[in-house]
Amino acid sequence: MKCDKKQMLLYAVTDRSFCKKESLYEQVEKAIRGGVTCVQLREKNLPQEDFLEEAKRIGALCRRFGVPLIINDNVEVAIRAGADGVHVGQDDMSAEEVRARVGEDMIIGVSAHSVEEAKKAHRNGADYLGVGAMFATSTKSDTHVLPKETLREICRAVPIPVVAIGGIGASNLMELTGCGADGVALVSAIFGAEDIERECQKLRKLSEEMVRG
Ligand code: 3NM
Repeated sequence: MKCDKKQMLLYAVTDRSFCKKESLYEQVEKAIRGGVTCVQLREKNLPQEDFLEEAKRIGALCRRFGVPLIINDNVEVAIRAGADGVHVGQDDMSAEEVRARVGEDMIIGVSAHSVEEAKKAHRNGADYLGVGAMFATSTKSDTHVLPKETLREICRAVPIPVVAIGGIGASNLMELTGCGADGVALVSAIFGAEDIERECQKLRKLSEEMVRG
């Protein structure tokens, strides 16, 4: 399988609004050293060429550590940067359209909020799903908290890896135990942490425990 479940265990989604003294590159390096298994570069406001440059730099960093780099919602940047994958939401291109652009080798992730969306994304060629929001979050504005039962039903309905997202941190990660998710995707719990590397070590242990059930 192109998308290994183990790579979905602790999935860091970037947000440069958490960068203070450090660059995003430095923050991502700390997250990888702490044990994240996948990095998604999520840039909602960068001009295309800057996004591409950052994708190339962070892509080289990820390759050095053997961690896949996924690009949020920008197929062109994903292709030109030689990224491992691209992630799209329900309002972006469909997995089918993305597949036609990126070819068979690239990982395609799709956000899903219901069993119908999950099945459709799988049919259209998604390699993994992001499912949320599992808890209230202020990182993304247009989210609704899903019942845990929806996560459980989605995990049962599709054979591809499922990553839970939204409001997840060390204090509530274990509440996802038993839902069948293959991992967790986090923004603020990682990039808003005082000590990113140590927090990721802690989150890595918890996500391993959660997935084991
Ligand atoms: N997608 P935090 S929630 C990028 O529900 C994103 O699909 C979501 O940030 C969804 O870990 C979200 O800081 C933001 O809550 C997650």
